[in-house]
Amino acid sequence: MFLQLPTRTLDLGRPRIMGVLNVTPDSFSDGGRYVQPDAAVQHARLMVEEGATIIDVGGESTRPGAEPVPEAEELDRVVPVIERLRRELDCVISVDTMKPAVMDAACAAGAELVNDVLALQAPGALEVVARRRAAVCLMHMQGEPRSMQRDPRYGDVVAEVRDFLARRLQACAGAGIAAASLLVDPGIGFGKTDAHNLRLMAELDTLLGLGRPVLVGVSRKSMLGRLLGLPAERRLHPGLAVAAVAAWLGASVVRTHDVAATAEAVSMSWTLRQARTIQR
Ligand code: PT1
Repeated sequence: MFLQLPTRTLDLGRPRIMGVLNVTPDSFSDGGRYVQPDAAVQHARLMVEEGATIIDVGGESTRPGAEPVPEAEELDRVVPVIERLRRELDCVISVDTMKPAVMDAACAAGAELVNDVLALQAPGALEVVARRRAAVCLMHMQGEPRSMQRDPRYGDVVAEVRDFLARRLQACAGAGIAAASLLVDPGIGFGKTDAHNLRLMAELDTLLGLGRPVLVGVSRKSMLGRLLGLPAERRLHPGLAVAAVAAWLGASVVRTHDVAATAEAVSMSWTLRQARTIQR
């Protein structure tokens, strides 16, 4: 499978790593260490050397409880960093935003992929992405970051997430966005209990049935600590296990803060999976 970007294609014949580049002073795990453009670019360079194909630049945290960031502030954070990444690094640049104006400015600065936890539901978002010919990650979220973990409820979480993503794929088609430019994402931790997250992981093949590559992000999420009774600083190893399983089940992109370790875990999982496919 390939992902159509504005001026090239990304080969997803093997799983790719999306490295998280937070340019927020309040990010849940990087604690604002990369707010300076120099430090951000340096961190991105390291992630590319460690095996990241995509760098996901975010100026507004979407973790549970996070407060919205004003548009002007978000633009100030992400645009200078994207301009420098474009000039200095060889990677696909993604912008993690819910705001159409930020999507537009980010694409003008060199972003090729829009990673939107709102799946382009904001007024004007579909139009911006269509005009820019950007690729998109459509993610499922119940509620909004500030309050989404208060009382998440579903009848059948897998069916509801699948049907939501199918409707957003349709909305993109209606706006003239090429199917080949679209990724889908169950949104692990976004308005979901641990049981909901586990069901979505266990039934990832249901999302593969949508016919588009699947992105999974579990890196450092609170579910990992809760399920195993571990403190926040010990989420790396369970996160690697989930990344390996996601790749085994067919995820095409794994979003992570811990690129070197995740790239190795995913490569090993993929190598084993390939050996099985060839043998049978
Ligand atoms: C994700 C994702 C994302 N996750 C995509 N974009 C985050 N496409 C940001 C917790 O429970 O999975 N896919 N952008 C980070 N979101 C969270 C959610 C961080 C939950 C932490 C938690 O700790």
